[in-house]
Amino acid sequence: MTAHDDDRQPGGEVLERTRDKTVTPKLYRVLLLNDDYTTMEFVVAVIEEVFRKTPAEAFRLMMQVHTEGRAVCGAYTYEVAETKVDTVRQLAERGGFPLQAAIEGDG
Ligand code: TYC
Repeated sequence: MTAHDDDRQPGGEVLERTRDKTVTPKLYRVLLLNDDYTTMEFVVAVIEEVFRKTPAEAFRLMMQVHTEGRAVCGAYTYEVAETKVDTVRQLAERGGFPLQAAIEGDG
């Protein structure tokens, strides 16, 4: 006896049950942090590549980080957010810059 045995019909067909409830995944913000050494040009390139922003939006976000210390570059499921942070870390290491990203939950 399985949970679905009750759905079986005499002719062998199975009545399907559907649910219209949607599951909204929890999103985590990915922040870019300011430092004194990473070049503005490098940060803009990273934002364009990792967070898929236009050059204008990437420049705006870079300046926000530069003047305010941090800026939210996007919100993603936890796994994707983790990957973004890791990709920033790898690009920064390869470029020889201390640029860092961080994940922020709802708190
Ligand atoms: N503060 C850096 C500079 O003056 C620029 C910078 C911007 C660095 C954003 C990091 O996330 C950052 N060269």
